[in-house]
Amino acid sequence: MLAASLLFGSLAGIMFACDSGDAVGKPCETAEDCDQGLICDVHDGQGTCQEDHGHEDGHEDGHEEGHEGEHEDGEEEGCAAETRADTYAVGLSKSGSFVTASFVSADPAPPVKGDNSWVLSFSDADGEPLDGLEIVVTPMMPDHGHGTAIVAEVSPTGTPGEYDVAPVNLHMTGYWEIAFDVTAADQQDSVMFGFCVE
Ligand SMILES: [Cu+2]
Repeated sequence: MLAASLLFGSLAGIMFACDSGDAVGKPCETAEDCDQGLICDVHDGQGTCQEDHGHEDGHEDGHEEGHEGEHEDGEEEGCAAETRADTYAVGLSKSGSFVTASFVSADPAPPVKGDNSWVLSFSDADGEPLDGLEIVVTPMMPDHGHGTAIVAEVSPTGTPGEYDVAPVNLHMTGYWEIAFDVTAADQQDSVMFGFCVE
């Protein structure tokens, strides 16, 4: 009885969800590669399936009030009005329960839409550099509910506690949260940076 209703619930959930959510973020070249109702959103040669919510070009801002200037103004106002974002600087740092991550460099700086190459330094609560970390980087656009299909490689630079992180693929204009999930020996921690890119 219980198993049957759980099964039915799962199937019903899948049936309702399958037309959009699961396919968002899939790499694509044209909309034909995506499920129905999704567009292929291509930036810097890399396409991912996305819901056509119009955030790329400011249409939403323009159509209600008028028709002039919506393309140029929409995006700048977007980041200027973004209160969640960190302001990039060398030394910008975030601390979790035991790890502190801080920016050594970003290329380009500040971060931009597209591929970014970062160097971050990880240290413990005493400021001692942490080598041998397993670091998983996950960029997400919380407002759009998607990330990126491109995985950032993390590799030690050779300087104690420093890691190269690239490419950090922020493929859309808007606010991104980039999570660093860190595993050290038997401990886990997570820190997050937020950047609005244009
Ligand atoms: Cu988006």
